[in-house]
Amino acid sequence: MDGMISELRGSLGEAGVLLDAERMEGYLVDQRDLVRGRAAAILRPSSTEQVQAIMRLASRYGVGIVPQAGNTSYCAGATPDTSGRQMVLSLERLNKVRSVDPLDAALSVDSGVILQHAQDAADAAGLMLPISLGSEGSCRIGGIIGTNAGGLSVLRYGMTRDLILGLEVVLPDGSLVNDMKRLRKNNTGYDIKQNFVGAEGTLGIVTGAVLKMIPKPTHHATAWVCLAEDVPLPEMLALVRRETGDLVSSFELITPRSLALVAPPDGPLKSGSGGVVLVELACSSSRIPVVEVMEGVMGDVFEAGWAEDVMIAQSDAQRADMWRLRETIPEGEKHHGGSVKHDISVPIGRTVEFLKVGGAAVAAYDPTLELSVYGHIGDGNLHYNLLVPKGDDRLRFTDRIGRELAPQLYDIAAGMGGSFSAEHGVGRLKRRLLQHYADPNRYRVLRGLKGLFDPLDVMNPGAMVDPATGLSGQE
Ligand code: 2HG
Ligand code: ZN
Repeated sequence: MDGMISELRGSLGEAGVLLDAERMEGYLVDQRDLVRGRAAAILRPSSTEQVQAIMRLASRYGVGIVPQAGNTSYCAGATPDTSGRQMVLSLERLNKVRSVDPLDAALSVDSGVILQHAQDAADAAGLMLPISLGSEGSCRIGGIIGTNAGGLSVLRYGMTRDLILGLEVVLPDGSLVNDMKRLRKNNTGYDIKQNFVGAEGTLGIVTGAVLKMIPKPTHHATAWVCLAEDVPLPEMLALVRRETGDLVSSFELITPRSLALVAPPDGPLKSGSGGVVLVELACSSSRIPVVEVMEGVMGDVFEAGWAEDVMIAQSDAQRADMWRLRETIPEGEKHHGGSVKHDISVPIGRTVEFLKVGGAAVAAYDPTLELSVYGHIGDGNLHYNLLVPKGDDRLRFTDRIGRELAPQLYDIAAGMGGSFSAEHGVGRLKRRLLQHYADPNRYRVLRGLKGLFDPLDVMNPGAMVDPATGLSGQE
């Protein structure tokens, strides 16, 4: 290990290799303080060539490398194990926007660029990078690609995978796959780059990406829909999409308990008996009267008996208030004392059924438990979270729910053709779940790919692939 560290110092310089405990601390724990690891060093390369040099050494010395971008994973995908033998490779110094090409609507960036900086670069060119996440001020492009992140506008623009035109990837042996093309069409055999999207750094290290942009939506209509009881939300979504000419960019559910975590009781934005749906239309043309379109379709929603009240934002400030409430729910949960998270997805048509069956399972397990349910119901993705009861120990509660209740919820989702991870990934916390729920042949191919790309198992060892030992499989 000492030999490798002195060689690394030679390649990266002093600033590129952190060894002292105080400076290493922030890289060794996941953002929710659920998992803490150790590392022999934190590596901070400032170029693709330096990443290549690191991987050549890692392969030669057999040292596991844990790529880390913004360290915002919900599943400890970027936290090293406790052996102290792995090294964290932080992408934070690979932080340049390489080019903005308006005619190709293509944005080329280093993988350590913070999402918000990439969004700003697109904005400055009159375009938009359509990835929108609560953590956009701190998460980095490499992590978004590694987890195939979703977020608030997947319904319209797709997951990260759908927005990748090109990638540059360093393989475990230090060689470089340069596929930084910005082509919309390129049918030339296997799409190798897509293997690295959602691979959580287990196959190689993404160092650069070309991302799709879209014409910047300059006109929005945002509706806060106070829901009646038992609204058939998939039908409502279908109606809103159809009647707006598919201008819907977000369709988010907020249940009353989640709203209460963040909304002041005397504030103007209230819940309906069935919670709230936040609907947004986005359009780049002033020729389409989005607010009128929204008013018309909300009339239909009222007529169907689905809304108790609807507020359409009358200003940017009102729109921001609505979004602030939605986006600060994770913080509200943290402030409450924490939550146990289930990032469930089911087919869109079965979301309401999941809410009913899941709710019954939770009530049967323990009627005093409080659910905080919200999220991207327009994508079939529910953040189905349990609030840590006052006075309970967060980690003990997380462990108990992970062992006793979460399997029931995941089974319900799986029975509906759903998934235990919609958009947060697998990481170190959900490895056993992947092995349990994946079709055996799918898992066999997944293991085969891991062996093919990373035969020495130096890429994020312990994340995603292989069963965990002693972990509850719980976010
Ligand atoms: C969101 O949609 C994030 O706000 C976080 O995916 C979800 O904290 C969560 O469960
Ligand atoms: Zn989410």
